Amino acid sequence: MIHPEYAKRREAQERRLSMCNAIDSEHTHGVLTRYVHPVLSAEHIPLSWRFDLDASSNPHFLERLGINSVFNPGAIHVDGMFHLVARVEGVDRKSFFAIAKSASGIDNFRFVGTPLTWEDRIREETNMYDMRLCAHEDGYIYGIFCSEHQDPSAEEDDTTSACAHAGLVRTKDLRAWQRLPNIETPSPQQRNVVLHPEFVEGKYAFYTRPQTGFIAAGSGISFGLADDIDPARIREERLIDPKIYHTVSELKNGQGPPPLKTPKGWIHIAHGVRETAAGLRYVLYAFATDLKEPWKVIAKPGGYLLAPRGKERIGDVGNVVFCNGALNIEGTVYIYYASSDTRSHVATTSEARLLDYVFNTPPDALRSLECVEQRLKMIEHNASLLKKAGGKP
Ligand code: M1P
Repeated sequence: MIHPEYAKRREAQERRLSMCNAIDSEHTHGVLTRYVHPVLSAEHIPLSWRFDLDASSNPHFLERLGINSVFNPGAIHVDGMFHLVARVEGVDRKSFFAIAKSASGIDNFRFVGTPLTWEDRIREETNMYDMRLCAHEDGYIYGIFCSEHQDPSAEEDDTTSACAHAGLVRTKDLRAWQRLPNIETPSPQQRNVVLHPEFVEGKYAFYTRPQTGFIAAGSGISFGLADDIDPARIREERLIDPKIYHTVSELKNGQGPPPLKTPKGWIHIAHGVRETAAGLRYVLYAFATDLKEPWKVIAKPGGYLLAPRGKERIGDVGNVVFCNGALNIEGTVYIYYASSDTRSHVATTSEARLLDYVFNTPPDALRSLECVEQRLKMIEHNASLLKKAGGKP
């Protein structure tokens, strides 16, 4: 018999998840529209994934397999629906992937089916997270994620050293998933590996983030080609967007979702990390690369596009925003991001607005006095405009 508590809980959950997501009107920098509620959180996980509903084996209606957080979703638009493949973290700290769908892309997401699974080809893999979805021109939808295991060379009492590699799966229908070998690169470790949606020079193209160790990030976002996808072997990684002293990505950075194609170039959303006295701060920034040579950065505004604010600052890993899913649906851009490794949000804009931001925002001048020069130029121009209009500066 189904536990009588279930119906009450289900109804309450459905009421919460059916709420419309209002625009957060406090946020006014003009580039992005933010929303009041997260699009996904632990609350969205179906009760049947958490509770044994059987009154005889679970008389107290206890949560048997709890969920801690739902974050860092990959995104894809299929059959007119927005699909997020979220990183779902159980209370046991293991992450897995699950698909949530919505018609609007900004609210009413519901998890569908069951958590994703595929052939267990990589036995040493302990944890997996942060899937970037890419509808590639070869006809498959690929998912690249971080595949993590304990460092086999760690000392006996060292239970934290780990190795990160780029795991790879593919599907045609988001139901049957095929696991492919992990992507090989010249670097010992990798996180934030992303597939480019088109062939480049007839090859599969990837954005990588070489790492010398599990925590230590390499020099920045890199680009590499592979002749094949099964297996994918990247022989060379060329640095395209380095980390730079005293910028938002001084400590490390990483490509977010696959870049969005626009008439003026590929638009990349990435995360930049810097150290503060209160710990690491993760923000999102954007840049554009050449349509034919996507390893060439052609525009890069200074500073961040989106930083954690308000409640977003609080969570399991505070002061973090992270994005690995974005979509351009007929000129409306949906940027899915997670806050503080806890829940997932959306911010929207238009392609035109995003292009204006990326191509017309001044680059980081890298020194205070030169940054002031940029600002003075704008202030002086505004002053003359205001003077002409008879207003006060
Ligand atoms: O905790 C913040 C993020 O840290 C890692 O990203 P990166 O390797 O770029 O530092 C990832 O574990 C990511 O999942 C997490 O959100």
